[in-house]
Amino acid sequence: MNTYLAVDFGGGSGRVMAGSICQGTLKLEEVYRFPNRQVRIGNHVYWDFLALFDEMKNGLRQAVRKGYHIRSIGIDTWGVDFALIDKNGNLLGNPVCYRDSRTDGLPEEFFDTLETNASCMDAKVSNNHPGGSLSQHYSEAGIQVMSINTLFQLYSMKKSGDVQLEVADRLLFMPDLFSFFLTGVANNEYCIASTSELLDARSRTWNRELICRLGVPEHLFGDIVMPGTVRGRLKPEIAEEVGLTEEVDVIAVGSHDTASAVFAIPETQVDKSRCAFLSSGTWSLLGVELDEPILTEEARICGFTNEGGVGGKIRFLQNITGLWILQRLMAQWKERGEECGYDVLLSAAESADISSVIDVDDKVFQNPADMEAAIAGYCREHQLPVPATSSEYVRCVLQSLAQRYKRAIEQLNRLLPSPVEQLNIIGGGCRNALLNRLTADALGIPVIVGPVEATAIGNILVQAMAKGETLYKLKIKN
Ligand code: LRH
Repeated sequence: MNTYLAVDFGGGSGRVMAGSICQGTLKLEEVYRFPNRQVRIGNHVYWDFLALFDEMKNGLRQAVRKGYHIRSIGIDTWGVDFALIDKNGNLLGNPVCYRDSRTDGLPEEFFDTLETNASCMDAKVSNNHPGGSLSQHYSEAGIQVMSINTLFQLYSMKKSGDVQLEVADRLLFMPDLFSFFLTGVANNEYCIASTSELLDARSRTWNRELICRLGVPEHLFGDIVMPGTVRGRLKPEIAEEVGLTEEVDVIAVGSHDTASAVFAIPETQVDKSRCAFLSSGTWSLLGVELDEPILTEEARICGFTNEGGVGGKIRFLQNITGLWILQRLMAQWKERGEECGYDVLLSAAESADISSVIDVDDKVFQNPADMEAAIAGYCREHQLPVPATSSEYVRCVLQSLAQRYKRAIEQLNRLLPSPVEQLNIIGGGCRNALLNRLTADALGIPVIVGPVEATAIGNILVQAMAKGETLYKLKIKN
């Protein structure tokens, strides 16, 4: 039986999933799971890339031990983060986590300098863009300006005179980085590259003028490969380490986790153009899939982003702070020894009586030392009742998310030719039945749920397609 391995890295954990296709059915198994944490050392918060790479190999080893006949491997991760390598292929530093404060306030500063310093784009900064360089920029990049984006991480490195930039040969986003150390081939996959804010959304290639303006070397940005392309072959020494005897390709999948997840959405009765998705996890990514980006001022002001998808599609969506706030609250309660299980908390939150709705995207919730205090402080500042119990905190967060989704759908409806008629919630967060119900109540349209394992399924489907499998009417079993 042909097996495809999806290595899916999330902010809190990574896992290796095996997908085997047999008689028109895709069977999924979680082979190995490992933790992923942010490590604070010195002035920054990093990902522990070395440990993650090692854990990935443990997962591969485990898959071999289980006797799977592995045809290929595909890697997906969260967006925007990267590392630099030198011309000998050496890692120059651990990737800094997007929640690090090094980019605080930098978007504003970056666009101010764009207004005043026109050396690279002078011909293009025109009066046709009443919003100035910000709207000009959006009309090219089509990405919601967020301080976490690669553009501003690089700007911060440039500003602080980070020596890595002087010796770096290539910039590799997280999935590119894992694939590079598996194969020795350095390239940039399109979907993950689109989260950087450094691509031109229409041409789907690097925005060279923007890179020039940023003042980082152009050679950092390599060949863009599309999902479904073979990145390279697993290095013999790694194959040997994990016990693989057959030759295995590493395939570029929709290597941004959201890209893989959205690719796994099954067709329904409702026309795709009227069916929105909500990829629910640490982040909530809510939007629709389009053939071409929407780059208008209204889309920019509403905070929509045009991310690259599998098959050259565009995910027109909003990046909403998702279950992160709840995850942090639960971690905090656990540290204090007050943990009660997720299900117990959710059922207590069903009947909790609190009306407060917070703005989940407010900066104060991005990475506070104390999430409970951040919510209480927000409520006090906005004259809202402060939650008094853990179930009230949970209820407050979930109803705030539902209200935020409602706003996103209303904004989508203003920008799309026809209104959204159905919402499909996918990913781990769709297990949260209370949130699904609050969302359905707030939206007033049918909400369908699943697949939970959308990211791994999308990852595996792209590998299977690249290997020539027929996926027509494929059934999914997990
Ligand atoms: C979700 C996600 C999201 C954001 C963030 C950094 O995993 O990819 O799209 O960009 O991580």
